[in-house]
Amino acid sequence: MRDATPQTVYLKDYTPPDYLIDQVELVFELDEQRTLVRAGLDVRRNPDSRSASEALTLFGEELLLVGISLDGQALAAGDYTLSDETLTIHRVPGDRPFRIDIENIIDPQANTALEGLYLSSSMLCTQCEAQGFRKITWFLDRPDVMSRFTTKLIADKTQYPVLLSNGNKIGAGNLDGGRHWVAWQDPFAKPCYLFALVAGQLECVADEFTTVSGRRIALEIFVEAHNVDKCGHAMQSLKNAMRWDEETYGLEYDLDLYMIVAVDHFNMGAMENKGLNVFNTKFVLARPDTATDSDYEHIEGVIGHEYFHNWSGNRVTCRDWFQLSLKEGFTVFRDQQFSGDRSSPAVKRIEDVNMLRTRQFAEDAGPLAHPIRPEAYIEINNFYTLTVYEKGAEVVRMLHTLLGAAGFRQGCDMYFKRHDGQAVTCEDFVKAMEDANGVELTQFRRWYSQAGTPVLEVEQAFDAGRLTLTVKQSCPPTPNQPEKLPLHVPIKLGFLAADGSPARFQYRGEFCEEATVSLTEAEQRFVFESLTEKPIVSLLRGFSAPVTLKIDRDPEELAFLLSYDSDTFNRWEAGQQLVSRIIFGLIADIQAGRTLTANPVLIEAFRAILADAGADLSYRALLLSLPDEGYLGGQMAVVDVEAIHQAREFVRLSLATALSAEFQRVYAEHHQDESGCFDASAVGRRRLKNACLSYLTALEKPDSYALAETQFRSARNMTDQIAALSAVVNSRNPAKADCLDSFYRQWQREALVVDKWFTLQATCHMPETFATVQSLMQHPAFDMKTPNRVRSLVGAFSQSNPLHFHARNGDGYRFLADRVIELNTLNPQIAARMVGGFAQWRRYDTDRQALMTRELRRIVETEHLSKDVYEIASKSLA
Ligand code: 7MF
Ligand code: ZN
Repeated sequence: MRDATPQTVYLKDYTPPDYLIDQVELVFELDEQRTLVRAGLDVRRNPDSRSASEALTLFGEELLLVGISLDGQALAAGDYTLSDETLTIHRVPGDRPFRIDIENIIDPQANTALEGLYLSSSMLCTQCEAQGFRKITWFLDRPDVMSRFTTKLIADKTQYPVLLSNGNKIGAGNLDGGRHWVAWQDPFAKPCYLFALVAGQLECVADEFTTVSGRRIALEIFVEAHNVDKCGHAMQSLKNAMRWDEETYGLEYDLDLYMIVAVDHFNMGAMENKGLNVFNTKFVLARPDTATDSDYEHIEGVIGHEYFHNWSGNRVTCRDWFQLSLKEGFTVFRDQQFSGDRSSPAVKRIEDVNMLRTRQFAEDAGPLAHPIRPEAYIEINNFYTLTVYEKGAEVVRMLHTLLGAAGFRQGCDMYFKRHDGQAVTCEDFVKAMEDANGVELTQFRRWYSQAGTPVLEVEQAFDAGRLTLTVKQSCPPTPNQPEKLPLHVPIKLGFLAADGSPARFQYRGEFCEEATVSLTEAEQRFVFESLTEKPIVSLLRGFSAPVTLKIDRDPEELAFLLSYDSDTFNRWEAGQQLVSRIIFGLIADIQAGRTLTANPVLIEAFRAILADAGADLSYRALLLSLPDEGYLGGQMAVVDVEAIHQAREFVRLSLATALSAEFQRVYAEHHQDESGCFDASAVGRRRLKNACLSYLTALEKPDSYALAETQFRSARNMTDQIAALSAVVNSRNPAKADCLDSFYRQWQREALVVDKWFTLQATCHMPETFATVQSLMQHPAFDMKTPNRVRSLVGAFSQSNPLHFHARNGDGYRFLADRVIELNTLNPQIAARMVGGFAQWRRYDTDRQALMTRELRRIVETEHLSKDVYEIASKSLA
């Protein structure tokens, strides 16, 4: 139980700040346990303030006050009031600017929440988004207060030779007692959530970039000495991102220096602090022998994401935290475009949609559903969600689809020009899109305020060359939103003739092969003319809107689309639908106690994919992938974890059995002993070959054991090594214990590889997994204070191992609740993320519901519960 029920913050209560802070001068005397902070604030009354109060209230948490003065006069105890979360000065001048000087002490070593200033290994660093700056000093910690920062860092020169902060270095020098100082100035006004400092023994990997207008920018990546040889890919990704943003959005970098620091202890992926990004090492470090191809892709995506924030987030920022999707949805859309352009747009789109549908759709259908612009929160850190990020990106993508690439670009140009240097709202973004294009997006705005995933039901009628599609849209209720209004849904579509070729048609008088129609009504008809025969429809091409599509199709039609659809997304989607239907049929057989039989339509479809030498290799690997167990569960009225697993494994085994020669042939054709260069053709080769290996593993035969073990022992790149180890571990391969041991011994000094070792075991589907997970908790390398390690074991088990996490006896649930309670005091943000494993409890059978709600109640009743955990656990139960 919490000591007091925490406050809810509402969007409708937003008011402009009463004061503004134009300039901030910070001085840090850095020390692991006793850092002294001096802050000089140039404050003035906000002309837009709506209050008459003479008091100034600053936010501050876990700070020890040393002294405070106003215009150089020390304040007496009666001049101000301190609470756990605020400092209020009772009277400040209202008619002129004034200066506040504050001195306080913080303890970075005791900060295991990793918010504010903290210690990571032997390095000091900060994380201020969303509200971490208030753990550094008292301040108007809200994004609509934008200030110019000057920062002086003082520290021991041996322990902290490198001292970094935002902007340009303006001075440095030595001090007595082996200390030194460095001063930084950021010429751009920014909200304090973009402040950063870093101090430590770091090596610098340097390069440079010349902008389109000819300015030379110094690029610096700071890492610990043993990681200097793993920065090449991150640096190349940064240069690619800088060039791409110039070419695609006409946006150029604005400082002379861009720094990235990689730290081991980080609550999330990375942070876009102005001129000084701080990254989780996971999204910087890569060498072919330590990082997989998908690690390489994620690094490029995250480097791009943080770089793109320099415009979509920093130059134009958010007015308040309810507008988070303004910067995040937009920036995720930009990083998705970038990654697609860098590799294969088709493959990237499928990966993004797959993630959205498996995870964001679940969030949207559960007790934590919220619009991309939420209306209320208890703890803002809980709203860095898949909905705000991924659905937010889909909403931006729909604008791109509706306005076209050129119209969208004009809207962006107007947005950046109009709002440069401002803190704005989602409304301002949509308005710029409207004004630049002379269109009206009134109904479209509902995507910002309405939660839940819309369902489209489509019926078709064909008569005399004319096809009529009747589309109904509806949306299930979500918490606090029982009634839903129709949304503006762009539906991209095309038709296929009987021979698989595109069928031309007339829509609204124009001849075309593909069209984007706008669904705006609850029920609407679309008529397509001049068709010579009844076509096969291909709807929602490229996944043109984040909706669930319901349309009646038989397996033959799906197999036809899987062979012929010219839209790469829908071709893949047809295969997924086909496999899903077959799996649901098998689940029904399992539940009724019938024997299972292999499906010949599927086998022939897969035979064709394996034989199709033409297609892109990564894309072929995706066509061969089976829908994830979590995604399948999301489509069942009552999730039956065992039946899903059994049915999916049956499909895998029947395909492997029927096509074992084909899988072996494709494997052999693409298997090369390679040191692992990261180029599209090598990546595709590895992807396809390892997909084949995974099927062959299902056979549980000496040949396939040998294949996996040989690949494991001879692999010279992490993609092949981990794929082989996964094959070994997820089978009864006798070499399992030995391979796991040898992998650990080989990589024990590489934290990111050890994370993979934990995850592989935590996500294993073999029966001994829960016991393994428990014993791994006692492993010397396990550490509850390192978020990456917690995610690699506790997170992976509870979020990516449905079969064992949802074990009937409730062991998995008790295990997770115990970890949440332990983490609650160490790191509330990570603890709250872990509670997410229980959010979907209503979707399971009554026994499991009882077990999960018991654990949720045990969490809610814990003493000293953080706001973070309280909000997720109590909303999950509601
Ligand atoms: C790519 O958004 C996509 C999403 C907040 C922290 C990074 O730049 C960020 C930060 C969270 C969750 C996901 C991401 C980030 C954060 C992220 C990173 C790369 N402003 Br929390
Ligand atoms: Zn972001």
